[in-house]
Amino acid sequence: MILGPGAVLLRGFALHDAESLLDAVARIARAAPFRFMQTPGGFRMSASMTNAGAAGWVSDRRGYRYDARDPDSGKPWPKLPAAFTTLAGAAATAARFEGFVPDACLINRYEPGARLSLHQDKNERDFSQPIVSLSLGLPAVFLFGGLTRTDTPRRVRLEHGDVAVWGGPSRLAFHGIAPLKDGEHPATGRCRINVTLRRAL
Ligand code: MD6
Ligand code: FE
Repeated sequence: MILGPGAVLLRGFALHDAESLLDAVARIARAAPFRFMQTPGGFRMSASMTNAGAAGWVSDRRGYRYDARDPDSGKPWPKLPAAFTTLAGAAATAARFEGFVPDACLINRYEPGARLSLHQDKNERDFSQPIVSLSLGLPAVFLFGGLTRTDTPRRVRLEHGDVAVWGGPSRLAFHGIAPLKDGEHPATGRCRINVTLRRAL
């Protein structure tokens, strides 16, 4: 399904690997637990987050940035699992972005009511690289807008096993997640997990 120029939703692309991908998320979370980060404005984000890879996305009163270390432990983020790198490359290729090798993996955990307000992903160095985003567990409504904040976003349902690939003219499109509806998913229980793979450095 085409979301926009350079943005596609590959429905069910990761469905068969979902169990092992969730195992990899659980392993990462044991080494670097999910935590609620602070926005630069001082609010607590409603989705909790952790990272894997050479660069982890962090937010605090000083701003948004990538950091090689987990600020909670002072240790490097866990290694990017090979299963994530492989999935990211395959999904990017399916979306006609060849040779994508991520170095950053942000993992978001949404419980009922959690949301992500409209934003652009612009802390990465090279906007010619796409982003690959995997949804697991409870479904969510993805808000996909345009290049300015005031463009009315489209609403697209993201389900367990769906993979979105996002680049080219859509790389800096505004997007977000509507408040998560309550429910129970056999793979995750009462939450949604999003794994976003990027080339940050
Ligand atoms: C989420 N995703 O799906 C949040 N960003 O929970 C994102 O913010 C996102 O899905 C850039 C590209 C794809 C995404
Ligand atoms: Fe984003």
